Amino acid sequence: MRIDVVSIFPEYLAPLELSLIGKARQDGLLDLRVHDLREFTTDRHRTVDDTPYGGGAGMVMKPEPWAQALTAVAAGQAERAENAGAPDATGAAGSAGKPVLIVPSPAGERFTQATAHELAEENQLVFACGRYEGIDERVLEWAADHFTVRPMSLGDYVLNGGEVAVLAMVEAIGRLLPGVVGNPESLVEESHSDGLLEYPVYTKPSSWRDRDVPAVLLSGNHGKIAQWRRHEQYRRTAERRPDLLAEFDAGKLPRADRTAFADLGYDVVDGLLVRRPDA
Ligand code: 6GU
Repeated sequence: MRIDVVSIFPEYLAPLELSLIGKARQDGLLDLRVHDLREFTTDRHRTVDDTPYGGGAGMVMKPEPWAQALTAVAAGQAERAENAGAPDATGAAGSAGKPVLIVPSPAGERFTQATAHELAEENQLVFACGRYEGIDERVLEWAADHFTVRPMSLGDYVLNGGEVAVLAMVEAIGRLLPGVVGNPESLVEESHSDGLLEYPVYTKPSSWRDRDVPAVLLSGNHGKIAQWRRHEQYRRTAERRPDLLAEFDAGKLPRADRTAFADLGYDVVDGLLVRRPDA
């Protein structure tokens, strides 16, 4: 997969050289390039922002530097000296056609694990990191001729710019690429892979500061362990993220699982979980 990130703070993306994502880049699984937006300005002061039409606080990012930068990365013409040794993208299996332009913004569509899986199938992703009050809206309209444009938000809070959000999204997407996570099994049983939160985990010693590991995990009974873990997922999700249960497909649950949900105050109605009014 090829990923281009455009930012006025390219140093902000330095952590993408570390750990799993850094290794994936070294191994040639991920061709990730970071570009400085100011390289695409033409004035002496390398200006990227200006005051908003209509008035108001803050500054807005000017359209022309963005058009120059995005045109260059779409055509693969924005290679820079510090990236020159980077390996080529190899055999990305994604959909043919336009690259996807992801614009991090608290006004975007919500980025979820499902989005990460979707984007992991693409050949090229471009991230446009806005700062200040955002990018002139006409850039996003113009870009639709060259990209599939997707404004994306991590959640309902405000960051100062898109860079930290890009670190999160690139990690979420990158770890789904074939070969990036050593044991692909670890991608199966984790939070959000099945619409639920993950079960709690324990390691040695079995007794620590007067707290014992749940006995079932030491029983060697794999059926019982799987059921306990599933029920812990239900309990945890009901307590911390009841909003996720409204989406959960409960149509084919075995009786023991329905009983577990009943104990948590949820009935199965037409295949969906419904909170009992008295619960
Ligand atoms: Cl993706 N970007 C910015 N700037 N702020 C955010 C966000 C993204 N997600 C939540 N807040």
